[in-house]
Amino acid sequence: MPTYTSLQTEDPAIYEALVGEMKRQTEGVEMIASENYVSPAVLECMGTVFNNKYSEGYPGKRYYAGQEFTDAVENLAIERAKQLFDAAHANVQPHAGAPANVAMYFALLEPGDTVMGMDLSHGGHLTHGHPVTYLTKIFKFIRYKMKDIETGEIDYDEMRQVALKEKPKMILAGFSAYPRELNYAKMKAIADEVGAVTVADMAHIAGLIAGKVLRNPFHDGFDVITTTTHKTLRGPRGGMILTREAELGKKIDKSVFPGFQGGPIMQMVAAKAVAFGEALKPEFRQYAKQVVVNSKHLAAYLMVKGVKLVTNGTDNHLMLIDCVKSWNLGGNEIETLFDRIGITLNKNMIANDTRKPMDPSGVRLGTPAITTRGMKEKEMEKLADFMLTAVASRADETALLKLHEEVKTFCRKFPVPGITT
Ligand code: DSN
Repeated sequence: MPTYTSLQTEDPAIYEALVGEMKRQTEGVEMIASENYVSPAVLECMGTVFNNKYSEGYPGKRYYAGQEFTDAVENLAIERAKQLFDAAHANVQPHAGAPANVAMYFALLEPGDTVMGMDLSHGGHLTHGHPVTYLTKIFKFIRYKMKDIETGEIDYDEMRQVALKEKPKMILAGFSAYPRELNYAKMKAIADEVGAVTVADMAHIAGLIAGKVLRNPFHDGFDVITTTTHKTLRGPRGGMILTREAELGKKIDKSVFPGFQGGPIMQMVAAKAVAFGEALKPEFRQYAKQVVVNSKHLAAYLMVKGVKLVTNGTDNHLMLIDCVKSWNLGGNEIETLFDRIGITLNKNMIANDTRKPMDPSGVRLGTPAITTRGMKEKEMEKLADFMLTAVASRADETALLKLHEEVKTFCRKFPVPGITT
């Protein structure tokens, strides 16, 4: 466990901010669906002297000397990733999820090619073709949506019709705010009809796939998976690209380096190896299962209490509350209100939202981090009660202060890995 004594002496300002952040994480409830707590071993690995090494290239084929130990850790990360996801090839160097997606696009497409991805407001991600990204200057993005927002079912018939007309070169599955399981087999069948490559960006659900709780897109014939490593997978911040067949992996490698990135961040590659080793253990499978059990339980409990969830439930680790329909309040107001009592989640657009991104109709919340802390079904009900009490008492400052103290007391029973204060 790091002691931070050198940091305390050398840079008290940063040390103080770190202490504040450790306190915030310990005393608060982390319900941002994309966040998690890494193990002490992963945390230690991120602060090692692997930081000091330049390692452009790949194991056995580097541009600089002195790679015997960096090669060892990168090879371990690659082999463990392949085993976790039934992949033929793994590139563990992407610095994060967005760079992984950029490298993936350039590996598989030519400028001007068409990509079919999920609409952002229906759960997709910025890097799947939102107009604010530079990607839209290079590729053409077309969208698919839910057919029925009450169930969350994707409109696969419309997707097929549009694909037949527009002939996308890539069909992209994946999301950052969609609570349902996707039908990869249907998407693959459409892609095969139009000759498109299939890519799943499973950043949000990688840990649930590794833990065998959700379906692995490779098992339905998808060609490529991109992901972050720090969400449900519970590793260091970073990205990764996997391919089902080895041949495609060569294109991916060239695209990541030298195509797009420079030297890998080797302490993060080492920490990825540690996290993947943890994810291969039976305890991780149990963790992934509990993430979804907790999520479904929380969703069901909230709905019984009259809260309106987008798609009326969840199959994965996250859910979206329609705050306007539930309480006649905006997502921003709810985010701020819950933050005041120590529950952190994020405002989020919901399907067909008429409000703006900075003040949308919904909030997104999830169970990966609280499950890592050991919370189970009983605690999901407690957390829902805290949230509902906050809404009911929102005009009563004294009640909110009292509630915040109750949340802190509740949190102290569930230690955060890697924090000893
Ligand atoms: N920021 C991540 C999320 O919260 O889903 C995605 O990039």
